[in-house]
Amino acid sequence: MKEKWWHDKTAYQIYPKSFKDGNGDGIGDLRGIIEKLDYLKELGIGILWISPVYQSPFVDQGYDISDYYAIDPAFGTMEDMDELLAEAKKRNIAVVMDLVVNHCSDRHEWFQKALKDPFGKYGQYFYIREGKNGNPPCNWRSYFGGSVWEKLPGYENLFYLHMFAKEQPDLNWENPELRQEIYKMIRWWLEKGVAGFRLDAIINIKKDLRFCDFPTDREDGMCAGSKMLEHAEGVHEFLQEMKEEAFAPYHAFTIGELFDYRQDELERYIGEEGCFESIFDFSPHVLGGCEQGWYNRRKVSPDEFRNAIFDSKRVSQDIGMMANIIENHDEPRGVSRYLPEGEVNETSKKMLAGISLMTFGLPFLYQGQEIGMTNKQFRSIQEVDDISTIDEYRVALDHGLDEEEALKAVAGMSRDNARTPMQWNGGTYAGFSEAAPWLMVNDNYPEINAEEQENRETSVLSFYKKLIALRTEPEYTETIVYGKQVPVLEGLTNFVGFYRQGTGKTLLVLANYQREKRTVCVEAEIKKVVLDNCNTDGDWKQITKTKDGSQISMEGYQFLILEVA
Ligand code: TEU
Ligand code: CA
Repeated sequence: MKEKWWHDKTAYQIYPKSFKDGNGDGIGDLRGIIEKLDYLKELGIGILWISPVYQSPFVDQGYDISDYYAIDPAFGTMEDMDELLAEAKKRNIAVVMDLVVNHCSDRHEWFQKALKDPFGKYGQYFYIREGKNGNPPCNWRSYFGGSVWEKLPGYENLFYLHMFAKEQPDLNWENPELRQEIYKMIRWWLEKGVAGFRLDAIINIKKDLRFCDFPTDREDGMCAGSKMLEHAEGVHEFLQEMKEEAFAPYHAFTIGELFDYRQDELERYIGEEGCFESIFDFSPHVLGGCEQGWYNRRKVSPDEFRNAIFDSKRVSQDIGMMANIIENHDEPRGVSRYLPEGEVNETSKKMLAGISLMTFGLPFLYQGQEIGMTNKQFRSIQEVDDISTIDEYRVALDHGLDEEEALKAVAGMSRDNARTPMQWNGGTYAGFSEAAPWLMVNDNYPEINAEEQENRETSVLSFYKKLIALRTEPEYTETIVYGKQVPVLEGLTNFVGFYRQGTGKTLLVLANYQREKRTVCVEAEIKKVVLDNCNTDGDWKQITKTKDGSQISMEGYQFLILEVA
């Protein structure tokens, strides 16, 4: 694999509204991020992805952009942004912005002009189509519920397309003029000094232009809009053009958010000539999903979690480097999701951290993950802000669940789980703000907060720091960054084990993914305990040499990184 500057980094996602409030209005902002750069530096972060801070009416928390060239006043000013870039640079932290170009906001000037004159220049910036006698052109359901088609105000039979909310009209990528507008905007930000972009919902930019019906998959008579992706040909042409015209001249770092891509096309995304540098590995996150909606999701078992990661690495590690996450702003907290209920504690959280950071790929943390933040307790649907959760709640009710059941059904998946304010300390509003935050702080902030963990050697935060530091430690960096991942003891239940085989050194990673102790045997001689979440670092009593290798007795949820002789 050709070496890239970002390969040995650890990345961190900031959800700006909930990270740190700098001016006491209850909303996180750019000044808040600047304040916390030293915290991130100390954690070992080298790449920072900031979710959208552009001007927005916040129908979808900033993923509905009304001006790509402006910072929303809730977050600060362009001067704050410049200062953030400069301060990050001083600390050798690369800043990655969110690029949301599948759609914009209905308040964007382009859409406002399209509304006035659907047949004019700006009408061509969107997908405006005739319906069927006043009904939508086809039966696709948007990601946030309801038809993807919304009537154009003032017209009986004209509709515009929105894959997400109706306030997020899709941009017409078939129009070369629109594409040039987007590339111009990308170059403008790169000129400013951002290192690159995370590309939002990017696979959706290519549509199946037949706009025809697909078989219905729910009682509502519609089918998931994403179904069209199976028939949309040619997304790579757009992506390659964008790379050549916008990213390549600046050597920008690009990471794609894509679901529903075709596995055999991975090379075209992250291979040597691929259109992105990296993409997120969502393989564990899509497990348990189903067509009916969140209310019908299954809990994922440790073995399924492991198999998903292993399968994904088997396919990808010779092609490129994907980014590993356990959570983000769209997903529940990883520790609440992937650890069994009642067994979420500091030891098991560290184990999950270890698996994620030692797996081949670029480690990506989401704010609060490093202190082991958990899902929120929802007492009523009124506490929910997220557009997606509210839709799924409705779907559950329509299916016949009562209010209590429906709340319970969506609570586990709600995007608000990860969007509660960052827990900085045990003081008022968890030290996030002096004013009541826009979304309630998780009740557990007195126990789970950064300040309490910062100087405690045994904390989740300290463990993350060690894991992150290991990635650039001269002795191990080549093995951890490039070493081939080879599964071991794959037949065991509730267990994750793999080798990372570097050119000069091999590490063995073992995770006992259960409460019960167990003893395992491997065909390797152990030279050293590199990291252990059970605070028995360097304790050799656990490991005994056998005729053909080693026998290792492990505590429940123990996680070990061992150096192989
Ligand atoms: O997400 C794209 C996406 O596919 C998700 O919307 C996912 O289906 C959804 O979160 C499940 O609830 C991106 C952003 O990450 C997300 O926050 C935005 O809402 C979305 O695009 C629209 O911009
Ligand atoms: Ca603020």
